[in-house]
Parts: sequence; C-alpha cells; structure tokens
Amino acid sequence: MIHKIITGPKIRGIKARAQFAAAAVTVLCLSLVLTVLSPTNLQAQWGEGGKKTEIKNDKKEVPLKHGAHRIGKRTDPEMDRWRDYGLGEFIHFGLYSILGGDYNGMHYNGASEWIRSWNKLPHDVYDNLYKKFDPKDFDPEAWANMARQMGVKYVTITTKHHDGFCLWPSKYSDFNITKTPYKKDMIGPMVRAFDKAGIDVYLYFSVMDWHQKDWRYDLKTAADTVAFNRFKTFTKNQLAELLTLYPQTKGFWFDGTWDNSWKKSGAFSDSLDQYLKKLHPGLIIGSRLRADDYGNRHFDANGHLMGDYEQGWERKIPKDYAATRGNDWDCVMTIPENGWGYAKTWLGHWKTPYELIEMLAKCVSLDGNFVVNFGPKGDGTFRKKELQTAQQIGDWMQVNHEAIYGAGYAGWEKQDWGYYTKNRKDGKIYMIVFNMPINGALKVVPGKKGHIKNAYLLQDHKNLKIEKLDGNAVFIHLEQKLQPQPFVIVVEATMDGKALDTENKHV
Ligand code: H79
Repeated sequence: MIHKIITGPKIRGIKARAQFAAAAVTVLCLSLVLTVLSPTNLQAQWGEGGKKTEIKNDKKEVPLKHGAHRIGKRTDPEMDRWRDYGLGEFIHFGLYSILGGDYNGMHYNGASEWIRSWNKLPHDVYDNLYKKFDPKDFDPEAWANMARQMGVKYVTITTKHHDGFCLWPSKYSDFNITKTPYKKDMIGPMVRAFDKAGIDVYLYFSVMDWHQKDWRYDLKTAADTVAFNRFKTFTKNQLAELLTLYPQTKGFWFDGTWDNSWKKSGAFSDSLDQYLKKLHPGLIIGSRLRADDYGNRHFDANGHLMGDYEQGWERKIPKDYAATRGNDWDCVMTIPENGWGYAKTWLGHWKTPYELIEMLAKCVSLDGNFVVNFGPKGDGTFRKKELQTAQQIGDWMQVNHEAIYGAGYAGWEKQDWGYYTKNRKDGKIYMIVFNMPINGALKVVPGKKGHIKNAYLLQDHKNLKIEKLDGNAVFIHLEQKLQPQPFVIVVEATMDGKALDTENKHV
C-alpha cells in the first residue's frame, strides 16, 4: 500500500508533483512513526530515577514460534493482586525434612533438599524414606496462623521437589504421601487453611523428577525422546490433577527446568503454559517454566520475558530498578545462607529479622515481591528460630505494612538512609529507614516536579520538621530518639511542580 502510493501515480505538472511530494513525505513520516513504534524496534530503558526512555533499535527481531506471549506487564486483576502482595512465604517440606541434612552421623554441606545427590547417601536409602514419613504434629491451621501473623499475603508450598515425592495423593505416581505412615493428603488441608486465613496459595512444582524413570537430563537418542515424551504427558497430568484437586490455587512456582531436555522442549512448555491457563483462567506462572525455540530461558531470543513475572531472582535482589527491566518479579530467600529444606544444623550466617525486612523493603522499592523460606522439621513443626523470625517480621509488619502492601517503585533518587516505596493507588510515598544519619536528618530529593508538603512517622502519625534545601530537596528532621529498628516515614507531596519553592535557589 505504502509502496503503491509512492510509485503508482503518473506525475504530470508541478501541482501534481507537489502533491506527490507531500504524499511521499506523509507516507515516509508515517512509516517512520510506525517503524519507531513497532514493538520490534521499541525498547524501553529504565534508569535510576524512574525515567523510562524509549530508544530506537534497528535490530530485527528473530521470528519465534514459542517466544514471549506478551510485551509488557499483565494488567488483569489477578496479576494486580499478585503485584500488591509485597511479602510472601515459601515452605519446603518433603522427605528431606526427615534427615535434616544429616546422614549416618555425617553432615551434608549442600542444601538439605539436595541430599539425595550426595555420594555418601545411597539412593535407595533416600527413596525408602517415605516409609518413615510421618509428620504427626503437622497442623495446617497453625501453619496458616503463623503466616498470617507474619503478614504474608501469599504462600508457595512444595507439592513435589526434585526427589519426585508427592505430598498429595497423585494417581500418576506411587511415590506419594498415601504410601507413607502418615497416609493423608498434606496439600489439600494446607491450601484450605491458608485460603481461609486470606493467604493466596501457589504451588511449587519441580519439573525435574529424580524418581521417574522417564526423566532425562538431555535428549541424545531417539529412545530418550520417546521416554521424555512420556514424561511430558506425566507432568501435564500431574499439573492438571493439582489444579483440579485444589481449585483455590493462584499459580505455579516451577523449578528444575534448567536441563537440556527441557530446554529442547520449548514447544511443549509453551503448550503446557497455555493449557494450564485455559484450565484455570487467571493462573500465574513465572518465567521458569518455558524455553523458547532456541532453548533460551526466562527471556526469549528477542529479550522479552516469557512468563508473567521474572522468576530468576533466587537468593539475590536486583541492584537497581534498571536491572528489573521494568518487569514484575519475585525474590525467594533463605534465612540461612543456602538451604531450603530443614537442616538440623544451620551452619554459617542466618539472617536476622531486620536483615530480612531490609531485603523486603528493597524488593518492594524495586517493584518486586519478597518471599521468605521456611523449612519445617520432619514432625511437621517449625524450628524455634524460624518461629521467632516470623514473629519479629510480623511485629514490624503490624505497624508498617502500609509501606509494603500495594506499594512499588517510587522513582525518586535513592538515598543512603534506606528505600522509598510508593502506593500504587494513592501515590503516597513511604521512606523505610534503616540507616539513620549522624546529623539526625534525612535528605529527600523528590522527582523534578515534586514538592514535599508534609512528613510524619507511620508508627505514631506525629508530624516531622521539614527544612527546605536547594531546589526542591528537603531535610526531614527526627527530633525524637527512636528505637534502633527500621521505621517508616510517610511523605505527602505534590507532583505537579506548581508548588515548587524557588526562594532557596541560588542561581
Ligand atoms: O527449591 C530450592 C532449591 O532446591 C532449588 N530452587 C529453590 C527454590 C534449586 N536448587 N538448585 N537451584 C535451585 C539452582 C540450580 C543450580 C544448578 Fe546445577 C546449577 C543447576 C544447574 C547448574 C547444581 C549443579 C545443580 C545441578 C548442577
């Protein structure tokens, strides 16, 4: 069409030529605009300070059959709800919880849920642990109460870890909880208890399954492909089974998808994603499930996120907003250095509640959710240290949750005292303070058009003294001595630039 307008009409006379030139310019401008605006050529760049600039990228996109389904964030109510959680809980529970990282008087230095891969522990010893699996003191209501007190909005529970042991009565695998002395389903009671407590439930599911004979790390022979095809059907069946048994499920947290066999199964993982979402509209699936046509994970060959949120932040937090690429994301974190399942001995450093709260604040300030992991003991109860950690996080959340729930990236230049968050609905800005400067004053530099009107402590709603600095920067003074713990200041600001104070400007 564009081509035809330019070359088609026969040009006679100056007027016609002028008309043609005008048309050509219009078309050229139009096509330029289209080229610049097309998703192929548009790339957003996020910089510190929240500025999103769109830059032209002349690189052509690679055609993909199984790339990202969408560019940009999901905007439906289910995803809005996910985005507003702020704080979540992860629970790792399974056969490994019985051993707690120890075997035969020896201690496994890796993560306790990986103990089956330790050469000191014979596989058949591990695989027979199900005969001892009897979490007699498991109390789903107590688990849900603990989560509610802690202030978490969602929980992710292990239905099946890499060892293949199913905590629900799966009809597709005998290696399941009904064969244990405990006999009963654990997932159903958990799902119902958490749901009743107002906590959304997500199911952790390891695709990699050490117990299934058809599992392959790579597909090197035709026989591998045949076996792995059976494995794919098995996986699909188990997932559909979980959604059918537990319709309250809000999403899956997939894991164990890093091997070549799965990376070569991009078409299948794509169809699986679509199948599960059709079965359960609104379902949320992170970027760990799929691979693209070329085996890329998380981000497809064109750099677009495959999944509803970026799921690559395991035990690490993006260093700044640019590192999040403007995507939704979650960070899952252990309390000890590493290790998700119960470990009798917590070697090395274990994070204090305030360290975890600081990580939470940082995640929310960068538009992510923060998920703290717990590894209950084989009897179904939590170790004291974990209970205390949950309690202390909960005590802090009780007072300060406003700065966490429904909050995200504020776009103001980060200061060394801590983190800004911003309520997505009313635009209120929160300062979560971890490092109190010696001068007792906190510097705030709002965005270019910002003007600080008022600031008060969230814990007692007492107004704080504001001292104007150059431009629109201010010092917020803390005249009272606060307990040595993180605290929140609520900032009321106008962002239209009208109230900008110019008196202090030194030109
Ligand atoms: O469930 C918890 C962990 O057990 C699981 N994910 C969290 C939530 C996990 N285990 N390992 N990993 C995540 C990271 C993967 C590490 C790998 Fe490797 C490095 C996979 C491939 C290279 C270690 C070495 C495992 C296989 C080879």
